[in-house]
Amino acid sequence: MTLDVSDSKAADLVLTVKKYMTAYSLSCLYSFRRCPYAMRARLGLLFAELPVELREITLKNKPAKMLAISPKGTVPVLQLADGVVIEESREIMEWALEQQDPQELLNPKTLHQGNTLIEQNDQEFKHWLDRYKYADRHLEMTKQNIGKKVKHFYRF
Ligand SMILES: N[C@@H](CCC(=O)N[C@@H](CS)C(=O)NCC(=O)O)C(=O)O
Repeated sequence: MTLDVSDSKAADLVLTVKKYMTAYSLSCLYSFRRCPYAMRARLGLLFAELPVELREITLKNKPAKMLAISPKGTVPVLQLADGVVIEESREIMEWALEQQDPQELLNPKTLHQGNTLIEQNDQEFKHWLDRYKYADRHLEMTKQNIGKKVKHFYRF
């Protein structure tokens, strides 16, 4: 049987099938196991209980498909089933929890705590961590003293 797509019922059917195919295809996450930003994205997806197709990459040999959708070349990158690309870890996490939030992490109290922690991590902690990692470029402080600044953020 051939479908005449000019027929409006057939066209509607094609649209409905496309909608279901999009809804049930998996988003694709380009990730790197040891990257803290990719971990953040994976945790967001995990807490949202959203399955994704995980594409583990190596930073030294980034896949052309990833660079084609996100030329800035950092992980994580999430490509949704409808083609939309989210290329910042925090936005991936927020998108995931906006889809589903079974543990209600977006409640105002948890959201405030989470945002505070993320700000502290991305600003102050990263500042001192980078200096600790590359202490030979920051001779104005001893590595030991930089280490104390880093340890100040340990809570667990
Ligand atoms: N602001 C970005 C930062 C992501 C980022 O810097 N990821 C690192 C890995 S941890 C990366 O992909 N770097 C590129 C490279 O090393 O070539 C985010 O939050 O997603």
